[in-house]
Amino acid sequence: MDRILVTGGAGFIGLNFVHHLVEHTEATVTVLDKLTYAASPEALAELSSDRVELVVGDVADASLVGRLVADHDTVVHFAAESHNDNSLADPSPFVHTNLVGTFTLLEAVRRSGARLHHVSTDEVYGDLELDDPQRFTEQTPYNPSSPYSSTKAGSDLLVRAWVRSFGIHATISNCSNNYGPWQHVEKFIPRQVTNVIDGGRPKLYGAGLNVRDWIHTEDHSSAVLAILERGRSGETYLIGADGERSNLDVVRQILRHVGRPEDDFDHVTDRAGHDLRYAIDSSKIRAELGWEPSYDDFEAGLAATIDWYVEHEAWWRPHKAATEAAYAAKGQ
Ligand code: NAD
Ligand code: TDX
Repeated sequence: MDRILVTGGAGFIGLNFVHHLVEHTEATVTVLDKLTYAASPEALAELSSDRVELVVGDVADASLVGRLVADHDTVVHFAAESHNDNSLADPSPFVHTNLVGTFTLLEAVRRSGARLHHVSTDEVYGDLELDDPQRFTEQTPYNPSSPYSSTKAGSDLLVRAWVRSFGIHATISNCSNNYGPWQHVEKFIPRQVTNVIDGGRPKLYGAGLNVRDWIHTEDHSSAVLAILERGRSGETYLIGADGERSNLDVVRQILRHVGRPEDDFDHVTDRAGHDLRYAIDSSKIRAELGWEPSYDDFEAGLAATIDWYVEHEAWWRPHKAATEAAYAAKGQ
């Protein structure tokens, strides 16, 4: 693991992972990123150019990807279209990046023999009832709901097929909802936090009873590194930090943190096909790889994240008005 290629390494989770690699390993890192609306290359600029290089390009560009993969021993694949609401408005880039992009990478890995880690989501498993005592495990059948989650599910299945049919050296992780610094203002927590900073009201889809299982992005990074270092080839690992909260609870906590009344939010049009609840049983990665999350207090992690958005207004401000206008046009 001397030369690592990180696709999507200028996005929220990818860039936090690149920072984690620089801090915790000796590896040199190449980021391949198309720099879509979701990218923050400025977050990589502060890292030494001796350690991190950014190549701007498409993960579905076979000749570029072939050249890059041939020059690295390890590939970590974050690049994706990641927002469910966008996938409902226009699924096309989701099929291109999540499916064709993953296929392109797999073919390059098959030729070069590099080791691949594929980053995926718990949404491939569909959703759970609020009172279901079961959580998702590595054995849960796939049942995705949205264009986003179905393209991620398809990408996972491609990886599994390339492992079995062609013997590539690959692992997969399915993680729950991430929060932390550098997440785009289209996503739930940054949207509500920046609404509140602007003196506006949080916007809850429907009744707000949907549950997400929150994990700090730093813990996602340490879990992916543990899989790279100690994971067994061909295996899938679920990553989660026992962080189940309803959207309503999260919004109330944000309002409490800034000293506003807990009912100072709006209910807006619900998401079509909105998954009710995600919940991860992460026993396998904990028992097999000895991984543990370090952010075990969601309230404290959320408070630190709110403070981060207060301090980094210059980064998110240029994206805020257009993001809100797009939501407003949909009654959200
Ligand atoms: P993001 O949208 O913030 O970043 C995605 C990055 O991929 C961006 O930098 C973008 O420019 C890049 N990209 C998009 N299309 C590309 C293409 N065709 N070629 C090259 N680069 C391209 O997403 P994120 O939230 O950081 O998610 C990263 C990965 O983690 C995704 O695979 C996602 O499915 C997965 N994941 C996300 C979460 C979450 O809570 N956000 C949870 C579990 C898994
Ligand atoms: O304004 C909002 N109001 C609201 O109530 C927004 C933007 C969202 N929501 C709800 C929808 C979800 O129940 O909040 C919850 C979280 O929404 P998102 O941030 O859009 O995340 P989600 O759809 O759960 O998907 C996220 O986690 C899994 C990531 O975007 C995916 O990339 C990841 O795979």
